[in-house]
Amino acid sequence: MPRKRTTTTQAADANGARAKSRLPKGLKNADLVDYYTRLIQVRSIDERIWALNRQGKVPIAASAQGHEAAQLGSLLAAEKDGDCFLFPYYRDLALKVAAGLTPAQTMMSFMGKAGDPYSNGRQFPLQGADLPNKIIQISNVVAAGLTQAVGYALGCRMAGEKTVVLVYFGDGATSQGETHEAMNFASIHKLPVIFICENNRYAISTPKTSQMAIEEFSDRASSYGFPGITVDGMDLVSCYEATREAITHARSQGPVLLEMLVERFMSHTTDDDDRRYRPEGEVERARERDPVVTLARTLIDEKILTQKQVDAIAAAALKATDEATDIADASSPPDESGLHDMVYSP
Ligand SMILES: Cc1ncc(C[n+]2csc(CCOP(=O)(O)OP(=O)(O)O)c2C)c(N)n1
Ligand SMILES: [Mg+2]
Repeated sequence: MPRKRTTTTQAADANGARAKSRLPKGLKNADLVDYYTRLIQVRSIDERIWALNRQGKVPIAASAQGHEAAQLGSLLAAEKDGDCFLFPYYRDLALKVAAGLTPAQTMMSFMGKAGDPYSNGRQFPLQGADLPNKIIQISNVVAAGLTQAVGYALGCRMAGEKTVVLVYFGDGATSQGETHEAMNFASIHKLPVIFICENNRYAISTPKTSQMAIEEFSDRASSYGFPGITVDGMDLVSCYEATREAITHARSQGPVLLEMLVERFMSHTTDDDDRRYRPEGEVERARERDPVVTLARTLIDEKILTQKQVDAIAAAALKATDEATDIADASSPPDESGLHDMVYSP
């Protein structure tokens, strides 16, 4: 693996359309259809959660809209490998749903209902481990997951396992001390960790230029002694390919930093109003590269799907989101008799 590489969409032209299909190793048309279907489901749920917040039914949410290709492309590579463990962060709604959280469970979690599989509605949405899907706790504490992921990778090695750990974080986490500690320790011990930075150029309202004095965060990897790669995070296939290569490298040689350049389509959270700090038209321009639109276009252009099939996938996703919303809406909040359940008592 080269020490440094920037792949600006080997695959996408200025309009976001991918050039003639060149499916990377291990990827089949069926994978793309499967992941497109998951992508549409995720987007439908994400949009609904935002609407439910405005109706007063979801207290707070961080949207993954614009980050989905990065999250699903890397997940696809991890699933293909079969021996990866994931440490997402609070913006990884798409990753968690695509990995197996059902629409109803997702809605229960965001609406704080007793059916929330993580904490029965006691915690912030999505916070809690999802061990069957090889996903550990997400944290709202910026950069907290990095040192935990590195520790987990060390534990796996000590147990004689071949697990590769993928840890996700935003550009805002890059200036935290823990990021340095995690990368330094992982490199010294050549631990199988892939650091995935979903770089949307904003930490709430703080722009990337106030966070790092370099153009590409992946440049930092060389100072730790491992490869750093910047990829177009709006292109699912590019993200898949880069992660697949990184998994192979991590297992045999140690850490990799993948910087995925993404766009944040929504405000930081439902509590934020990004019109106060983002230039006018920025989000509209970013939406021209929406992975939902570009992947659909590719699938149709390549005759992998027809427009009719694309429409059917969207209709099925909307139906599943409607049903999940109704189920969660009709469910009860946590009962006070269970106040002390799941609480540690020495
Ligand atoms: C240690 C810490 N400091 C500050 C915060 C407040 N905070 C929450 S999200 C956030 C921005 C993080 O931005 P980034 O890492 O780029 O992720 P993004 O939300 O853009 O995906 C901040 C500063 C926090 N949660 N934890
Ligand atoms: Mg950010």
